[in-house]
Amino acid sequence: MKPLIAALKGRASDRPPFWFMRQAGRYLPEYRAVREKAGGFLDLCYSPDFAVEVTLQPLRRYGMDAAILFSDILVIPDAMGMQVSFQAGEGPKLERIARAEDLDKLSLDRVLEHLAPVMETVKGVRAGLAPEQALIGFAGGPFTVASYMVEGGGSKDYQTVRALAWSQPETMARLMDMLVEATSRYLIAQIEAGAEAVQIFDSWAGVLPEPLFDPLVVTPTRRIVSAVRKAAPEIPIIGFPRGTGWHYRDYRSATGVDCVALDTAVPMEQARSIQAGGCVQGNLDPALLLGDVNAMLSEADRIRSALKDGPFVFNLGHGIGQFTPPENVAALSERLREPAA
Ligand code: 1CP
Repeated sequence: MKPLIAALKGRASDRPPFWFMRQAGRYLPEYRAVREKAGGFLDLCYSPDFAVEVTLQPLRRYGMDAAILFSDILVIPDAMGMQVSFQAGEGPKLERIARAEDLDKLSLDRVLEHLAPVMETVKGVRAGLAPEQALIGFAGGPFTVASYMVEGGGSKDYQTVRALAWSQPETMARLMDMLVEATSRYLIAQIEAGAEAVQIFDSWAGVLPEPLFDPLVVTPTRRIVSAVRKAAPEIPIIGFPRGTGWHYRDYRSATGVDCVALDTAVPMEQARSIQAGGCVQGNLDPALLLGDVNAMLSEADRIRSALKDGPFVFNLGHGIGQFTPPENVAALSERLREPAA
């Protein structure tokens, strides 16, 4: 079994597999070159040749144990018929969902047809991997994707989406239902095309107050996990409920994910207790990749040594920053290719 898959399924190793969230992207000059050729960001996501190339770029440099499909969480609203655009330097902009009638603009009918090029990317990446390397597919968590649809883009405080969830619970519930369905179909299609594990990125789950956490994070995630399991029982699922603190404790048992991805703030004591229930992934601070290499390496060693006795996938606690020097990623990868001390 490939090292990543073995770890996700619960096997400990003296050389834990590693990959980095957002390992493909703007910090790499070769990514910026392809991005320029492709035109817009979504054009890059929907051009299999370019998308395969940028997915494999970091593996060529650093030899990670896994590739993560190059796409974005916002291809789902795009495939449901919403306008989505990425303006240079400004982040994503979306048509907004503000009331029940706005949901009528969304459709599930053409989701897989629209996302067919992504499946071509999956096939192309699988063909380009070394035998021990695995391909991870992904989608956004329904709440995180909904936050972009309701806020009309990224947000600093997520007040608009929380206001909608409190004041129009039925509208929010219908939006979540549609996202659960679209996301389940999308992940199953990625697996059918060759993804060997999948990750659900719920990057903004941490902004929710207690009464909203279950309906907007736990239940929708559990429904996606059940649908994917039913179609593909052997495929491990990683959940990333970023920033959710106390809720990390029960996330695995409540949602059914195989592996829990830990954000930067999760202490090693809590990480070990979550690891008693199965694989954990994380959680080096991506800010360490911006500066002193020795500080970065000693923190990586601390995390590896704290989690060495159980199933573990080394990763960052959030995505690689745009201004990360590629040579720091090289130094970290070199350390992680050696067995833990
Ligand atoms: O101009 C560019 O080239 C766009 C930059 C970029 C890239 C490289 C965006 C726009 N998306 C991506 C790729 C991407 N996004 C990947 C695949 C690459 C890899 O991991 O190697 C993945 C897994 C994502 C996931 C994603 N997109 C998340 C979840 C992970 C996280 O970082 O929390 C989120 C929240 C997004 C939204 C998004 N996509 C892009 C931007 C600028 C944003 C907004 C982020 C924000 O609101 O702050």
